[in-house]
Amino acid sequence: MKVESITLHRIGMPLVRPFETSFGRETARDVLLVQVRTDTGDGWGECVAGSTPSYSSEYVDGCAHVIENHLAPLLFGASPLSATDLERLFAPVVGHRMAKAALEAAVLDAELRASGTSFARYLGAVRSEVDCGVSVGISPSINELLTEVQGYVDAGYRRIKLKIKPGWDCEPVRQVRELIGADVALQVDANTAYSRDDIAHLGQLDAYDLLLIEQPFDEEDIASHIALARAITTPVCLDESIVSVGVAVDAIERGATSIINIKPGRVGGYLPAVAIHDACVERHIPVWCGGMLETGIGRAMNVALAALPGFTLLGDTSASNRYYAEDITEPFVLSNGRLAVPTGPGSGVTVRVDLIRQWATEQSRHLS
Ligand code: OSB
Ligand code: MG
Repeated sequence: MKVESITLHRIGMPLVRPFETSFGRETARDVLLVQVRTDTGDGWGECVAGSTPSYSSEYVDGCAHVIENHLAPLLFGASPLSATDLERLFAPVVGHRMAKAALEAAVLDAELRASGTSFARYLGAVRSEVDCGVSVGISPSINELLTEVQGYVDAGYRRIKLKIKPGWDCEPVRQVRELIGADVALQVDANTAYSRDDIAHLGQLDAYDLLLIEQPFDEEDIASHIALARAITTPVCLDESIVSVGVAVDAIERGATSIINIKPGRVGGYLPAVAIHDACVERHIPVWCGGMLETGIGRAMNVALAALPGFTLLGDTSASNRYYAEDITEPFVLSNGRLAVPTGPGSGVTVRVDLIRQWATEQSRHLS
């Protein structure tokens, strides 16, 4: 396959409700989409970076810049090319995994569409539908949080994840546990908002039968996660820290994490994501698929990934209407708490280019 051109589209998608985490509040998703044109057909990928470098060092402007100036020239220079070559091809560019992942997704989509293979089949999915959880942002009040959570439980979500930060942790967790009862799974995500001095405080969360606590400390601070894992009974799960299979294996072996949140964007793509999955399966570490408020493009691919055998915990792969009133692909609809894994070639979804034009926040950039 040969990549002939790349078009970068940037769109703004209003969220159905603001999403607040310990690092900020978003009311709309600023999305960079990558469309590749190849000699065998088109493919689409989605960049998961946010508008500001708050979740990670990557952000939309930076991703667009590194794609245009550093990654695209490597792609145009390589022929023939397969998605499996990209990790090596992009190796001269250090980091920038979300930018690399967006291109990898688009190349993979083009390649799989051309061969008539679905993402699910190619990645090794073993399920035709996946059980879904939902990530619930920090609320203006506990009452509003309880109303929102009840709505998700009524909609059929089988696992609730609460965003926490200092000042918004034990009490909301206690009240949500009381609301949903013992049968609905509950977990929390701090997005690095705590420090090692908070270990005793976080230990109070052990009272609420949580499935896991996600990323309480800094991305680089593996040592504090080890200390926490030794001090509390709630399993520690890493998100931001896990940027590669090497880091994943190291964090597991050192006892920093006993569960891993896999996000393809964070680790450089779907193929690295599968490699982390495989390493975790080998070590009996359960994994689940995280989310970055994806549009239907990224969601389709994430749902396929979540159907792999090691994804034994429910992911943040929620239905499209949890995020957007209208999506740029056909929506993913929750049925019995599950989403169907797409079966068509590539991502299996059709991109609505009319909406991409309508919601564009910048002129699209054509690279060749
Ligand atoms: O930490 O998992 C996270 C959203 C944006 C950035 C980071 C995270 C999240 C979520 C939402 O928790 C997951 C989703 O529903 O897509
Ligand atoms: Mg997280």
